[in-house]
Amino acid sequence: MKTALITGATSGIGRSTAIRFAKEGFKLILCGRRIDRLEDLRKELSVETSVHILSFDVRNREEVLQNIDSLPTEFSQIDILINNAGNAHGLDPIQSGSMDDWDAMLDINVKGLLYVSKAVIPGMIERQSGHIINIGSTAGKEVYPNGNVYCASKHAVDAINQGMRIDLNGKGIRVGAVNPGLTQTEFSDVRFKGDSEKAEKVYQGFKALQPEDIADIIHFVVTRPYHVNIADLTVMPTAQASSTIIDKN
Ligand code: NDP
Ligand code: 8X3
Repeated sequence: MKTALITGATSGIGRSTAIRFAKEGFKLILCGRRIDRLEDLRKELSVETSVHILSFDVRNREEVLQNIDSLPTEFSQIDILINNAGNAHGLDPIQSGSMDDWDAMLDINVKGLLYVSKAVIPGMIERQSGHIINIGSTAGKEVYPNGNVYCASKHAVDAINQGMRIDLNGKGIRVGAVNPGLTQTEFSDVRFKGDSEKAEKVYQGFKALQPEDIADIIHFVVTRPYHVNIADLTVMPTAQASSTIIDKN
């Protein structure tokens, strides 16, 4: 039975992936800051599989390393790492963007992903076995108005994904990115700081991707035979042609 560590499992894509993986019989290490949500999810999924929860902020490198280094033996061999935790904070022109928002996006989406990877990769190298899925975005492929720093953070994920694949080549570890377009989660609530009216508008007038759609793709990626590595996969709602071209009715 393979063990998967999923960051950002308390909501959206990470939560749906946890639910899907539990159904498919993966052992799970579920991470996030909101411990109440992690506990509820553990309760819900424990009927299907073994679940261990870790509550830490990916920005805190000591917490990240300490939590992952002290996993109980039955969870200590991580076969699959899903680097999913992340969000956009704000949607403002560069000249009026908030520096706190910039720090949050770069610290969480880029540095957090690096810290978690740093904690997990040595075990994978030792075992010459592992699979890392980095959740990028269409925002990592193109820049859209007012997306500036969020897009920069996801372009960084794209570069890190490529860099990891190069550096881990020959070590038995597969590395690939899944880059979703507009997906209906709590993402826009976070981006607009709880302004739910603004957040809902993002997904109005077309059928957005659902987090279960991405979970399905992640499951497909991790269940290919070992010689098949899906290196970079972009998925958009059918109504979306690019970050700014969306067929809304
Ligand atoms: P959600 O807001 O629903 O989920 C974000 C998850 O990230 C939560 O579980 C949250 O957990 C976790 N997280 C955020 N900050 C931190 C932190 N500092 N430390 C630890 N965990 C953190 O959004 P999505 O599910 O949509 O986002 C998941 C990933 O998908 C992100 O990387 C996002 O950039 C990417 N993505 C999303 C798209 C979309 O349209 N929704 C499209 C393309 C990519 P908690 O708050 O409990 O810590
Ligand atoms: C999330 C998709 O278009 O809001 O990464 O940047 S978008």
